[in-house]
Amino acid sequence: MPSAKQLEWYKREIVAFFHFGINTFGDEVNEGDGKASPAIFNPTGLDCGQWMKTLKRAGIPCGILVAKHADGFCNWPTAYSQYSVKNSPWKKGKGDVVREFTNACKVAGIKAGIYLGPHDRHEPTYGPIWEIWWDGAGADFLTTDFYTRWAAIIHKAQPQCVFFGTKNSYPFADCRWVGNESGRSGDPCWSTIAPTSIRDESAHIEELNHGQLDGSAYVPAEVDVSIRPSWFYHASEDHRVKSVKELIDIYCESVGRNSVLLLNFPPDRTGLVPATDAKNAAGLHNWIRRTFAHNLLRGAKITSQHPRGSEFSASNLVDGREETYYASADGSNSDTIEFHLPKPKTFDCLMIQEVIQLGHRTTSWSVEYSNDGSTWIPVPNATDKQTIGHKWIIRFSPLTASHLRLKLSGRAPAAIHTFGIYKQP
Ligand code: IPT
Repeated sequence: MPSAKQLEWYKREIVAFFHFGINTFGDEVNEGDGKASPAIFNPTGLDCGQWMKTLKRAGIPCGILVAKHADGFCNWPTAYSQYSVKNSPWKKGKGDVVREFTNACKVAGIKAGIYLGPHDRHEPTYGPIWEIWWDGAGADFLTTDFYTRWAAIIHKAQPQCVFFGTKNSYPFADCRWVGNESGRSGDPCWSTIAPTSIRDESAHIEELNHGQLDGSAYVPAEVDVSIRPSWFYHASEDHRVKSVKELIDIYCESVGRNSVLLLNFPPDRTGLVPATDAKNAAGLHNWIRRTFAHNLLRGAKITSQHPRGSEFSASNLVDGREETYYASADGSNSDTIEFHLPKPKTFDCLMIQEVIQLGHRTTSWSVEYSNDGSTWIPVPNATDKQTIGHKWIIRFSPLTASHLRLKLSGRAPAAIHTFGIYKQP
């Protein structure tokens, strides 16, 4: 049986349809492609009252206005698109066809209806989007159910999109907050963590900072920090832009601690990244490029205690390639790799990278140097290290040595794709 609404609808008998919009001003256009300029929309004497008179005389009790057709042009000044009457010459952009229509309906006692076409050939889709950042700040009222609905849309529309998840968005997190906004990952800093540490953030700042080796989820840290004290631009901070040296420290304690650095640039009131900020960021890039251009271990004779075999040869550690790596033999969860250089080298930095596709395998490592190949001295800051992961960087005062050794142990045979010593410029 019909509902009350359907009964009312039946009794209208005739409904009027009004197709009016930007196509009206194109020649023979019925399905606009969304490219016509709003400048052409300019009715010289729009009078919805006259439309109503037409309906009255025709005995039609109801009218439906096309508010937005496939071209995407909005007959009302929406805040969500530039493609609307507000950017047309009609009434100097102050007009609103939808409002005029509904007002006229009211005055005339005609029932108003709206056509809204979801097909939109104008509005860009803004894709692809590579990361969605779900700030936890002030978001405690958002439940996991809420995020679940958003996540479904994003998974479908942008499957490559990485989720920065916090608090109640924890089930969707591909990367996590590091627990501070000062650019520092912990030492160690595992990619794994207990999901509840992300959910119950305030009680788990340490876990966010260090990760948890036994955590059930692989959610590495993304380190958010601003190049200035604040996230937004303030002229008063023009002299407080982080120096190249500070940026290098941040890089080494974020990227160099198995994390990704999210560096904030606050554009100023002209809409530009201020010159100092741009220059210092380029300075960081220059330091990275120059420091890591030459692995001083290239050319070393390399031996290891428990080699897995030729495909995983120790020379892969210094070939500068990500695809090749050194692996220890099955059953050997500890290993020592020695590097013997033809001539002593001076260096003040080391970098090591694990094959992250194979998970955290090494959980303890140290580096030592020697000049005679028999007396070994710990490289400063490089004893009893724990995490390797994507990248671990250690800096120290310059040393000169012709022999290096890397001691590894962990939960599985090591899989290391790069080990290098470097001299900072
Ligand atoms: C903090 C949020 O609690 C956290 O979830 C994350 O979004 C972080 O911000 C990003 O920096 S709140 C902040 C004032 C420490």
